Amino acid sequence: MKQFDLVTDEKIKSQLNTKLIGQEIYAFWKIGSTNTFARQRALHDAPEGTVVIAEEQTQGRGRMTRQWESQFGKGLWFSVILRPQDVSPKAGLYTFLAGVSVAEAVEQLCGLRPELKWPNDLLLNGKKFCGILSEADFQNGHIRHVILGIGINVDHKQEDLPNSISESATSIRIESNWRLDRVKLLITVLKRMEKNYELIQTKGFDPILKTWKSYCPRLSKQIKVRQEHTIYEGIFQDLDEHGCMLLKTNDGQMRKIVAGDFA
Ligand code: BT5
Repeated sequence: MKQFDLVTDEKIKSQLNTKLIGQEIYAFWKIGSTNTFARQRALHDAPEGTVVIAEEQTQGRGRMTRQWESQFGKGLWFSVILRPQDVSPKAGLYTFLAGVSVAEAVEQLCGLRPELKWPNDLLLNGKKFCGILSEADFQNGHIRHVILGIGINVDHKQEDLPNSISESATSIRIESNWRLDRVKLLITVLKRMEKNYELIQTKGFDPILKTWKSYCPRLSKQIKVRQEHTIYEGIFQDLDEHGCMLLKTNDGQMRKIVAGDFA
């Protein structure tokens, strides 16, 4: 990869005019997982807003020990440390902050409107181009820190996608036919995140959840959700105040889905 294509901390810092997010940046060529490194830094009192980014992850993680494919130079693989003054049950809501910030940034820069898929995916034309892994530590019933891990497929051509995901995944380049500058996208996501984080601090999560729902065409539609070994079918009615899915199942019951996947 040519030097000018790399995402370096100098490039990020020279374009980022945020007050909180990205004041401290760790940029790597290669790392196991940016979330793992960010958590270690967070436990050692790294300041709120610290960003950890890598050109390649050798042990990129999804939820439930799944793997996240993170090839060199093809995407944005990064984590942000937040330290919200909030109670533990609210931790899961920060996934929605990340999802909305990425959706807004992609729409602003590419004119493509991504679909947000509960709880942590972003899709373009029905295929996944971004996944979010939010992990938190707690202290006395409060959040100590949240690590927002974000993986965005930016520059993959169809043939760059590993076989395991070539049917289900896509990238911004595949969908827009355009090579989006990764630094520009990162900066836009981080700026949106700062703005949305301020909004949460002043107005709570309602405005973010409202925006999230506006990017979710499956809301109010018939869906299937897999939770462990059970598949539930019904109407995706709403999100509750903790970001859980409220599913009105076909037998008329309202079921709260805490974690799961669309079948
Ligand atoms: C996620 O998990 O979607 C969360 C992914 C978070 C990745 C970021 S990158 C920076 C930070 N550091 C980390 O180590 N992780 C975070 P989940 O919903 O469990 O989805 C995982 C599934 O997505 C896999 O089992 C594959 O099917 C699929 N997948 C893997 N890599 C992909 C990719 N690059 N693009 C699209 N789909 C992928």
